[in-house]
Amino acid sequence: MKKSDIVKLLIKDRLPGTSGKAFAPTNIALCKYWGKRNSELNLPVTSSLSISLADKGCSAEITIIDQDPDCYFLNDQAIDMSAAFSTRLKNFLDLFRSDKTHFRVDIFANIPIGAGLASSACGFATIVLALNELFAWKLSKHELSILARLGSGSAARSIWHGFVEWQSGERSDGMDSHGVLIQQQWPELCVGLHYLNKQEKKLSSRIAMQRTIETSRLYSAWPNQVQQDLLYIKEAIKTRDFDMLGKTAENNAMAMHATMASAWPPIVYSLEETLSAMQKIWKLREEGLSVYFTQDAGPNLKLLFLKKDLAEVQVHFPSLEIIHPFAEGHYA
Ligand code: 2P0
Repeated sequence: MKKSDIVKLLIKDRLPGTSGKAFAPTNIALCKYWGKRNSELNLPVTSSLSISLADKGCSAEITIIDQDPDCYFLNDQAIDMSAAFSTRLKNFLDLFRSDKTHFRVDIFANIPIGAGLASSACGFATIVLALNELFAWKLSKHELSILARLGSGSAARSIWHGFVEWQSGERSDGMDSHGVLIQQQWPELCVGLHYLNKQEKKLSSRIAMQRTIETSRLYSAWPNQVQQDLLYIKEAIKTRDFDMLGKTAENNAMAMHATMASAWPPIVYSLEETLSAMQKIWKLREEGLSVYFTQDAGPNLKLLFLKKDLAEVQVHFPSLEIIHPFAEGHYA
């Protein structure tokens, strides 16, 4: 099955306007997506669960233009149409246009691009939401999540604020593989972005996860760990057990990185500064502070802690960017 078949299944009506505008939050997985069972449709081996980062993310405005070819802008700068990102975006937009349609796409991102802050997640999610406005598809959030997934797997989760589970599904067409909002909120929960390097990573997650599946002998243990971690994290959210949430999320990230370190050639996203920051967090925990971290496909850490500990966490990490995922207006 091809991406275009899924688009035909979902989009029945289109009523082109002239432009569509949307915002999608970036999301950080507490239980990670690492590995695909179908690379064409971005169908994952396992389910995953994330927290969206409130107003951190991407907005996009898509306008139909008369000129050929498309033109794309990121934060008001024209993107070179021969850049890898332009090709990826053009191929994605091809799924939704008739031969004569061309687009101007303006993306605004308030997170670093390609540095493990899920820029492709919020990027493709906002593109799909803006197209839904432009063409008045009136699709449900689950359907929009399926379309976003076709652009980038983790984009399936960026359709919502709050906690989102991307259910792996079982079908070969992936119509049951989409995000599902977890209704519980947790206003006390804070995420701290600890930037160690904002540069674009050299090895994309897409290639890294494929190499991990193909060469890591630890990968066979990964799906079982995810299955258990998802249960613990959902239970922790339900009972507001912060230590269970933090411990499970941190261990899940460490296991993902250990699995990719055992790929060949090895994949290591951490820098020396990443390891020093981890050691600092472990020491703070020994001293009684409830702070945990997670790490994605990049060297930066995302700290997890509760509002009551914010001041103390800031003493130890003064440059931390603080996110309140459940601040007023940033859920559902
Ligand atoms: C996640 N990551 O769950 C995991 C953890 C990175 C580390 O999803 O190939 O950009 O577009 O489906 O979604 C990053 O991978 O990969 C990712 P594609 P994606 O957030």
